[in-house]
Amino acid sequence: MSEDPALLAHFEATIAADQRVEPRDWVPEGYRRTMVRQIAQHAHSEIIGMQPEDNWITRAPSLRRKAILLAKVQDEAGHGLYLYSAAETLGADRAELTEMLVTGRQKYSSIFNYPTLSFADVGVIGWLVDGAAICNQVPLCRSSYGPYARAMIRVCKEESFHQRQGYELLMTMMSGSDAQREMVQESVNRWWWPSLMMFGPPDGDSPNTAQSMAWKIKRHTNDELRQRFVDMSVPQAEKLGVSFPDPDLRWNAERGHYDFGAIDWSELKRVISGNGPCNAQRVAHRRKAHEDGAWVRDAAAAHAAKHARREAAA
Ligand code: BYC
Repeated sequence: MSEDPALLAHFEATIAADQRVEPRDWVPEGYRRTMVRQIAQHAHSEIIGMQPEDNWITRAPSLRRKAILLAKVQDEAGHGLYLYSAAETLGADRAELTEMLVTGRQKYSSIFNYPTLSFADVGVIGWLVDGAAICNQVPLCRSSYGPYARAMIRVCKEESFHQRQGYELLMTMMSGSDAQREMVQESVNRWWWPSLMMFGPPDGDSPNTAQSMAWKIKRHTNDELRQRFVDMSVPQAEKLGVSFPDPDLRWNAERGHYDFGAIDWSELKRVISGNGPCNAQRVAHRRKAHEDGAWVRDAAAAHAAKHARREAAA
């Protein structure tokens, strides 16, 4: 179907004036597709992202740590729900999105395909993974699509708590025994590079950035946000007393930023294409949970249908 010039002009004027596009507004098909793709991937990331930390809930070292971790993992489920709802305002069907996830046709963040091998990983995920997520998501609070931007405001507030609990856990471990300090450093060594990959491919290899920037869906490029994250993290690591596994990481006074070493982009490609350490396990787990929940969805639908019938009869 060809685009109505008046509708297109209205859409372009909304973007140019930095106003929000709302569900009632007409949008070009490319914008709708891009938004559904990004929101769905984001929602899937929140839901799959529950798994690595869930691994430690039953083995948390104290009641306090267990309560914090439970609250965090439950928050991620909530984020997934806001985001699936935002995707529905663009005409996407949540059941179809879930189907795409469990059949490997839609992506989720590469970072959740790595295993959580020690309790220090809970702290490092909070500090680095949630830290990277905040860095990426704060600008998305100004994303041009209203329901997504508004969802991001609440998500970012909750992510800040996640980041803080992670950093506080690591501070506690770093003031503990040598074995605890070693555990933290070993965990940082495993998570540093995958955290940098969360920001996506380098700008030169990012097929979607230019258009998403023009539509003000994204406000910064992948490389800009990655640099911001590195600059933020180095002083935090110094305060914590850990190092990053990068011999090329150093302050560049001329640029006013930290330089860092080359990222192994073949690893990101491998993980995104389904061949990371835990991809099969993560998707299988999600598929089983979805199948196990079928009776709940059937019961809820039957209940809603019964009420609709009663209301119609009355
Ligand atoms: N992993 O052209 P590009 C959380 C894909 S969860 C996987 O740069 P774009 C948390 C990309 O989708 C928060 N795929 O794309 C939860 C594209 O694929 P397709 C997660 C990646 O969209 C639980 C292709 O590669 N955050 O915080 O302009 C516990 C080319 O890339 C990745 C979000 O979801 C990746 N790392 O930019 C703890 C943020 N990178 O569809 C914490 C929202 C790229 O074209 N998303 N791809 O085949 C975004 O901001 C953007 O979508 C991205 C990518 C920056 C990720």
